[in-house]
Amino acid sequence: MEPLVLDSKTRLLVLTGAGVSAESGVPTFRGMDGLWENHPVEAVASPQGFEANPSLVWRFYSQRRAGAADVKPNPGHDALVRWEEHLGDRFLLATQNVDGLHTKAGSRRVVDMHGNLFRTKCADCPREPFADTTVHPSGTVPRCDGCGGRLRPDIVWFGEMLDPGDLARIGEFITRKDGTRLVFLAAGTSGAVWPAAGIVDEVRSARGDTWLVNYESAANTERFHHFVQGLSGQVLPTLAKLV
Ligand code: BJW
Ligand code: ZN
Repeated sequence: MEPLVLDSKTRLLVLTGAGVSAESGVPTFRGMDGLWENHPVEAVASPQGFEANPSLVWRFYSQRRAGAADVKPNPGHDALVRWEEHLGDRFLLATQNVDGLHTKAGSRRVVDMHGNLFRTKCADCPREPFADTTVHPSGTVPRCDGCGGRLRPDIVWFGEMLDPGDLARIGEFITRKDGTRLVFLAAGTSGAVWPAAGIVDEVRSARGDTWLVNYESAANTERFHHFVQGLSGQVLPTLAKLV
């Protein structure tokens, strides 16, 4: 297999999905058959779902917070930390994962595209999102100290806009004109959720080289120049040649 060469002329954008955390014991989305306790994921991960049943939504996220609290990064996360140490500002990690494991592993140049499981914001006022590890397993809906409104997890739900600043950071990295060669690697993601699934095409428009590391074929596999099938915790540690 041809290696992924990371030299002084390369800038690397990495996109990760739930598969990268799977070997740490965090369940993937499509792995749950798109269901949680028989509720479609859209019913517990959308603004409409929160309006209809905020208590159910807090039970779901309480279970997720409890499940992700003690998990540890795996060799896939660690490989990305080494690549970033080698490349510095020529590295950017865009993650769809909300579990915080990349930061726990030591990654620093991270864009949390879909938010963070351990942050909470107010559904009713513009106060800043804040760090929060509390759980509400019986479905009590916590209230905002500021306005008395309902608090909600700081997660990008279906039908919600991603942070424009986050998207701009990714876009600027893709179109950066500094004479370096753009490489994109997606790992552990089904390629089914947008706009993340379209990054490969933005990179191709900028003439970048594109790699996919995934356990199964993804919805957009054919858009990539290279597909390495396998577990990210096994493939990533040996994939790159640091020059
Ligand atoms: C391994 C492995 C191992 C396992 N090693 N691999 C264009 C077309 C169609 C629809 C849309 C569109 N643009 C927008 C939409 C609507 C929607 C969308 O994409 N829908 C699709 C389902 C069709 N997108 C949005 O709503 C986004 N907002 C937006 O675009 O706003 C503007 C707008 C709105 C409406 C219309 C048009 C424009 C927001 C998306 C936010 C997604 N949020 C979620 C839920 C968060 C809940 C939470 O975390 O609590 O984020 S969805 C869920 O999926 C979660 C994930 O981050 C995301 C991606 O999943 P991921 O990471 O790919 O995981 P899996 O489980 O799907 O796949 C794991 C893969 O790993 C598998 O392939 C395994 O094989 C593999 N694997 N073990 C390597 N060890
Ligand atoms: Zn408030």
